[in-house]
Amino acid sequence: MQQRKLKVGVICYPSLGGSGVVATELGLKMADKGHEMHYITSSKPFRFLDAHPNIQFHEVTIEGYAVFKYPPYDIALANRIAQVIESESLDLLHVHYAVPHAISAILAKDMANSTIGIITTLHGTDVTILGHDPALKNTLSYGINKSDRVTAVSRSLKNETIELLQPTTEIDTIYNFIDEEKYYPREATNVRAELGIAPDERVLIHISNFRKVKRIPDIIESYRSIDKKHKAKLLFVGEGPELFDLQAYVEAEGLQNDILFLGMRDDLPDLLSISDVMLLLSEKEAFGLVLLEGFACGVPAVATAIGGIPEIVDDGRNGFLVELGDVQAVADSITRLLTDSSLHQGMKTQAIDTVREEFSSDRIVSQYEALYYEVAAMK
Ligand code: GMT
Repeated sequence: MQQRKLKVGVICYPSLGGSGVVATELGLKMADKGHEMHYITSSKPFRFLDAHPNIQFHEVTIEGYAVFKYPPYDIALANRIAQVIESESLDLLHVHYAVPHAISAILAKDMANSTIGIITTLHGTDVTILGHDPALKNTLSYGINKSDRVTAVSRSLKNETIELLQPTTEIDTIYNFIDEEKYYPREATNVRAELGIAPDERVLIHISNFRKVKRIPDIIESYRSIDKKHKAKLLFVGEGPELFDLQAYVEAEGLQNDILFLGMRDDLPDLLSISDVMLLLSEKEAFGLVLLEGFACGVPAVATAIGGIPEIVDDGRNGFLVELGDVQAVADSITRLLTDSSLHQGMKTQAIDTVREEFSSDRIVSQYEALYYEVAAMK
């Protein structure tokens, strides 16, 4: 018997971060399956989706008011969620990020006097940083414990949440995924030319939101430690709080012709396709969505053995794992990949297979869909 289609309220940060990407891609896939997806956010998620007949956007607005030092966005969000629960007869809510989204959803449910189920997906720093903040820890626990189901994007994040908060709601691991139709290896010779990369030069790439947790200085130091006989450029893609200082440092060291800062780019699959090695040397990383993007384009990774990274990078198979801060081990791993072409080719193939076999969108979306049906049935 065919199951009925669901009406799902989605609350996420409509920004360029990985959680926004996952929330958007998941909504698109669910909409393709015939479910009605209602995004309740402050602005349209970046890869939106107006064109999809099964996706609607409900904007959250809040006026500035002299009495408020901080406009109460979380309350305005709850207000909007409560309206949409009623107006659209939603079957369930899926919130990405526990704080503040789960709290707003719980309040909305109460305001709407509804029995709607709430799924909260934990993405990373909502637990690994906010969970250590005495100003938010109890609220975070409350959000998790009042959710009907909780998912974490890696086993590592699940375990860390349990250790830190001893939640009463069980946590399932559901990994992230990417859009395979967007990320695949391609010829991108024009991008090499645009960036002034010579045919005999190799390419290292780092893509992130340039926050301290990404440990960009480690990337620069590793790059400087690679044997100079390897001609290689290092591409930095993305924007964030550390960018300005890093750029100044690179210029002060006279490295600006070798380390290129490209800012935000729409052509990530092209940039990845010209890259030989991806670097992710974070000190915290619940998952590392960018690893899947790189793998799907055939780029092996050198990455730190922290958080959820070892659940994606299998040391010696699709990349190398290194200890946090061990820049010499990073440089040695890069050198191995740049010197041994059969090792590199083997890892490229394994990287593509990893995405296909373990993180395929079909597999992950089915896990979420099964959960959606379970939670909708609780109502
Ligand atoms: O929590 C953050 O730091 C930002 C967040 C985001 O929106 O990109 O990143 C987290 O969620 C991503 C998507 O699930 C994961 O791929 C990232 O590993 C995770 N970041 C951290 O744990 C630092």
